[in-house]
Amino acid sequence: MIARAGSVDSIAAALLANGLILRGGFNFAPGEAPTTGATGGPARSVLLVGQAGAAPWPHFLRWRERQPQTIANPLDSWSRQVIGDVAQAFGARAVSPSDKPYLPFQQWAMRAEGLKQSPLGILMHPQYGLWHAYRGALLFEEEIALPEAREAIHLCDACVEKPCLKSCPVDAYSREGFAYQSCLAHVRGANGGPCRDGGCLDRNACPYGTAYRYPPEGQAFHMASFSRAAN
Ligand code: B12
Repeated sequence: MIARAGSVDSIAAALLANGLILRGGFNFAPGEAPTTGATGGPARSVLLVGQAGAAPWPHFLRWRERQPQTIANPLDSWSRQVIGDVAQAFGARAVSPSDKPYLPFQQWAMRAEGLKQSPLGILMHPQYGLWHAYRGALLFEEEIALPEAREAIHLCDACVEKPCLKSCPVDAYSREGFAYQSCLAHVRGANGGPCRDGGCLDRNACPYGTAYRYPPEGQAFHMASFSRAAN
């Protein structure tokens, strides 16, 4: 067990100072953890770190003003720094969703918060809708006392119209998965302005969690990095 009483609350408070939140966690079964903790021993537990809506955005922008403008993936760098500091203070190892080989963040998230995938592949949250993300995780070599996550209400089950599958000009999301080459070509192309400036049209068509929708400049930032990184 993480020995110090209130550690999880202290971790949550340290993250909140940067607009980040704990997104649940769980204990790995013996031999199950795909990676190690801070001292190289097997990880026994994981706490997921992420965001609801755009809460970290102003913190990130303030940090970015002080950085060279040439950083390749500034949001990843900021996340690694902030979550890395918290990890060090609490004896954890910080990992990022962008670390390769990719760690199964979405599977972890489903288990930690009882979430399911929306038709877009992004996880649907009962409060935040599609407007949430994972910025890192803290791996501990000890177990954590956490309540077992219960399955969350999956709003997509009750959504008959599924506007998220009807707004993309190139039908990039379908039951066959995400046609990301089509998405990329459109986003980069002459008619991709609305996606580039305001974000994914399918994601924005979702009627849930709209109070958490990222502001257009945040969505444009993510779309620009998607457009640069994917190939
Ligand atoms: C590679 C990747 C992509 C690739 C997908 C290529 C492909 N078809 O495989 C590309 C570049 C296309 C992509 C795009 C996006 N992605 Co992405 N992506 C990842 C990443 C880094 C690795 C996925 C992986 O292979 N994991 C390894 C396996 C073992 O883990 P897993 O949990 O089992 O993975 C599941 C998911 O990857 C999912 N999945 C498979 N294909 C796709 C495609 C999309 C678009 C999504 C969202 C999920 C998804 O199914 C897997 C099986 O359960 C994850 C972070 C991570 N470490 O998981 C983010 C992640 C899945 N992406 C995320 C998001 C939000 C997006 C975007 C919607 C927004 C953005 N960041 O620009 C875009 C979509 C573009 C758009 N039109 O808006 C989020 C989802 C958060 C959530 N709320 O659920 C994640 C978790 C990153 C994060 N920081 O939170 N992504």
